[in-house]
Amino acid sequence: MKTAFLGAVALVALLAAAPATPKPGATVHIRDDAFTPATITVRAGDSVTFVNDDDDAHTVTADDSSWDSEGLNQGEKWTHAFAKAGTIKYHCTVHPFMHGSVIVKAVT
Ligand SMILES: [Cu+2]
Repeated sequence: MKTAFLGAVALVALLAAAPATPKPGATVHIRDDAFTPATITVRAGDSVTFVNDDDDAHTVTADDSSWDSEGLNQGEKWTHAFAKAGTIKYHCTVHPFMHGSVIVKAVT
């Protein structure tokens, strides 16, 4: 009985603590010549890690050229922090038909 009560207390404490756990950051996978998900929403200051799961080299390049991962081979990752709110569009310079967006929400 006492053990069950302590278990319930621990569960409540765990649930209460959950929202305060820092976010590990968002991840976008690159596979089959596409960014997945193509649109991702993060908070200002968050980082997004792009992982190349494809058997082809790709880049993650801002449409306004303000940042560029340069070539990512199979299995390589690249992380970028998005400081300012807004919608940032990017593409792959190797495959110009590959597009993605990061929607950065202001932290209120
Ligand atoms: Cu590509």
